[in-house]
Amino acid sequence: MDVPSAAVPLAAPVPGSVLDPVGPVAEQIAGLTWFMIVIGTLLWAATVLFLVLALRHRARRAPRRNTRGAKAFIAGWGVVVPMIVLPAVFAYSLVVGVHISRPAPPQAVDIEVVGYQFWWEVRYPDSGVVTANEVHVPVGRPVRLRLTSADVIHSLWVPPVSGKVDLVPGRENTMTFQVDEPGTYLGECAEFCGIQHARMQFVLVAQPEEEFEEHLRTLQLASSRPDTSLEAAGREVFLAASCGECHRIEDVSGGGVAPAPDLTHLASRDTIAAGMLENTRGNLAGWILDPQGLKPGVRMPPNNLDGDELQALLAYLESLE
Ligand code: HEC
Ligand SMILES: [Cu+2]
Repeated sequence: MDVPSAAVPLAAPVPGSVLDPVGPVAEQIAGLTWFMIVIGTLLWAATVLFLVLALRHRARRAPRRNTRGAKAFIAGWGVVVPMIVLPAVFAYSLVVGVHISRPAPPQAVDIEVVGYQFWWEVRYPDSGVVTANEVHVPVGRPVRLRLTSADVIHSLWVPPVSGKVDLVPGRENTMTFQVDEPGTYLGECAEFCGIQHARMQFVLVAQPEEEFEEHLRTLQLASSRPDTSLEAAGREVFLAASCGECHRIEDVSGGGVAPAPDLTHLASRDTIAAGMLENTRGNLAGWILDPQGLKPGVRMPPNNLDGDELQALLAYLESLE
């Protein structure tokens, strides 16, 4: 078995760019970004040009000519140009702001996301499915994420899809967007939230409507009942090792003391530990034995299991589709 060491690269895909939008909200933001980049570059280039001209002029010790022209130039460049450029940028950003914060239309898919140190809970209220760190959305349909936090302030950002929206305890913020290109996009926590803030990734999978429905149906129908005696032994290990005090598995444990990712559909996820590790047997084993070694400061204690217990537990966890 391949147990990972501490210096593991993230398993989730690389983050996309704001300048490479895949939906209407992100297109608006990309348009504004380009506008500011172009305006800023032109102004900067012109200013540098004037500076160079001024220095050359002084180097030549050219006699001072008419200072009226110089004063008019300073007033124009220092007052009139900013008075045009700044309101233009302000107006454009207001227009974009209004555009991207419009309420979601009624046919939008509603999904709830709760931020925790250092992972995301994902709930699909219509189907009752609860999972973690991975959200599936249908392509070409508006999506509304209802965002809140269970502890500190987090912020969700999937650059090619939408701007950042904060997850604030005791408050619900919404993020509305649409993804027009199927694909897997990486999101991040964009608000420093503690020691493992940088390893709080979020995977967004945009897929055709039928595949999305199929995915949810599969999760809904999946059962946590063990099929083999090894899996049944694994379920006992899960209960004996107190995993159920934090983790919920449907029909097995309710979670409780400290909330942790719902494991009912663990095997359906591509990554574990908020995008940090690929969901493989070796990584699961390494994680369960020593989560602190992999993600120091994480809110899960290490576990002391012997080989047989670990094998049974892994067999059970891997059956949780
Ligand atoms: C004190 C609470 C607590 C206990 C007890 C606990 N865990 Fe966890 N576990 C967590 C938290 C919190 C996370 C999320 C860590 C993160 O990504 O930041 C987690 C993550 C995981 C994950 C990765 C899930 C995912 O989708 O990312 C697995 C698998 C897991 N735990 C298995 C177990 C097993 C098996 C046991 C018992 C041997 C156990 N845990 C005991 C708190 C706990
Ligand atoms: Cu965070």
